[in-house]
Amino acid sequence: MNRLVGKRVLITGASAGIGEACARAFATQGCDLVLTARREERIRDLAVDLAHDNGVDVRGYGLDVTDRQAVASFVRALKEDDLLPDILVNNAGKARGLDKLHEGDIDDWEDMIDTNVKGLLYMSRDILPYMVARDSGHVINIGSIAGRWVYPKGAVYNATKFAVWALNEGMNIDLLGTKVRVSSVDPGLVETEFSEVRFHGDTERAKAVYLDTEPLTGDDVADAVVYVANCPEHVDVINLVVMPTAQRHAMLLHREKSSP
Ligand code: 8X3
Repeated sequence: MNRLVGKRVLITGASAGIGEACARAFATQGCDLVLTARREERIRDLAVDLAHDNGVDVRGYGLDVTDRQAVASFVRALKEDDLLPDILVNNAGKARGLDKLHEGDIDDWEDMIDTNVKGLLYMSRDILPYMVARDSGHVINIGSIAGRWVYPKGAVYNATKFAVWALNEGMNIDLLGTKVRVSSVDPGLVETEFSEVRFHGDTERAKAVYLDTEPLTGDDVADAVVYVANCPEHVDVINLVVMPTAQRHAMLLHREKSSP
């Protein structure tokens, strides 16, 4: 049963990867979309394509979720234009670097903490009061298995995703007694621009992450997000972990050629 037709979904970081896949999936379900990304031209082009292909209303905006004032004025404008979402997908996030903590680049840390933690907080803080006032709405946070298991050289990225885990739980606790739901979808290895961004554009190193194994695609994660969003209002999927069959733990990945 499709409970999503006509709902408006706001997705951050929607110009590529999991965010773009979610945009495509929700458009296919008949949802209207508000898409944001730092890459303004790309998000506007995607909005035009999705609106054309699916007959839904799609708006694309350039927005950096780490800019607190920009997020606040963006949400104010949504309110004025009657474009507040029924569903918020806090997707914007990234890993930067893979280093031992005592050798890490502090600029990488700032980037991850600002985007993965503060960006999610800014957007949630500004959108949630409207959901609470309507006593309806759904926040879906894109977490990670990196928020369940710490792995070598990942400590700061892990810490940001553990924070997402905690914020997801905290929002649920604070919203007890309302009909506003909060869920996290926590993927394992997904082949997107993620590794290229983590390795600062080193495409060879990024490709090696996915070598001889079968990672998730953005579409696999989007399927899970749509499932979570489509549950009846009395059902709140608090956390949904989605892993490739070839991966059973952050530290256990089967590669066809190199694994026993
Ligand atoms: C992405 C999952 O294990 O590559 O968040 O960090 S992992």
